[in-house]
Amino acid sequence: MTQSLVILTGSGISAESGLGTFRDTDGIWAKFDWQVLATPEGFRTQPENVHEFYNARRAGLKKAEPNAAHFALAELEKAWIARGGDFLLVTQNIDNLHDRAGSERLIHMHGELNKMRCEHCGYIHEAFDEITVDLPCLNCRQAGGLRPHVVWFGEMPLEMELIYNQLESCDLFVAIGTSGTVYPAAGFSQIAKQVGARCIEINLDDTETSPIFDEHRKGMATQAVPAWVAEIVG
Ligand code: BV8
Repeated sequence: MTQSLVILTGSGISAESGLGTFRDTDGIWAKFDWQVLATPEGFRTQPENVHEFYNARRAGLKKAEPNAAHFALAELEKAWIARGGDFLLVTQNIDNLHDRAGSERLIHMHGELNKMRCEHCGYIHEAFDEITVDLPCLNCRQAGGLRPHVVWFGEMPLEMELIYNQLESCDLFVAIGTSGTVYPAAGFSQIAKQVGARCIEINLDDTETSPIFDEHRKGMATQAVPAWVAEIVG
């Protein structure tokens, strides 16, 4: 039996929960300028616009629910561990739908929408409502330093050492609902392939990294993911 499973998810797994993807024709980056809203430079020069962008997404997240794909991965985690396997779910998504579906061995490599970080003291707070420029930090009490605890372009994603350790010893790597465009996440399939893991891609379409994968399961995540999990869990 394959022992060590690493799953990578992208915005496609949350699309049917009503949250936007990034590079589809009507995607987030088609409407908003990532160079202003998802870079440290953009935050330095236009913090109000960046806060407005993430405040709107945080409000939208309150109306979203985990879907069948999120719940299927939480069920798979429990079954996989019960059989003595090693399991890690890495998400590029900053929504909390995997968390709310019950996933526990979960890393948010691009951060979390419902968290904010103080640039003065580094303290990470829960953030469920609006962040404004003059909101004081709960820890150091200074204002003007709070930012979304989100990884922007040019910033190092989180928990990379742990992720690479898992990738380098995995037998099975599954990428779900991601276009394979953004690095280092888009390079994970290459690493898994190099260490001899079987690589499966679950997506609506082909992606930039499709040639690396051994198997392609096409379809909407809420159908394709539960079907795959049912085969595994048996
Ligand atoms: C870093 C913020 C280094 C959070 C995001 C040239 C070559 C290689 C790399 C680079 C380069 N130039 C610059 C870079 C680096 C850059 C990068 O990769 N740029 C790309 C665009 C070329 N990467 C970075 O900057 C990263 N950091 O490299 O740091 C470093 C080194 C040392 C020290 C310091 C730093 C940081 C990357 C993170 C940036 N943050 N967003 C937020 O606001 O959400 S990126 C953004 O893209 C999101 O995080 C998102 O998760 C991520 C990936 O997008 P996807 O999730 O894949 O979404 P997408 O819309 O693209 O695709 C959706 C897919 O779902 C599609 O395939 C679609 O078919 C499918 N789908 C849709 N509906 C469904 C579905 N599938 C199934 N069912 C459905 N219903």
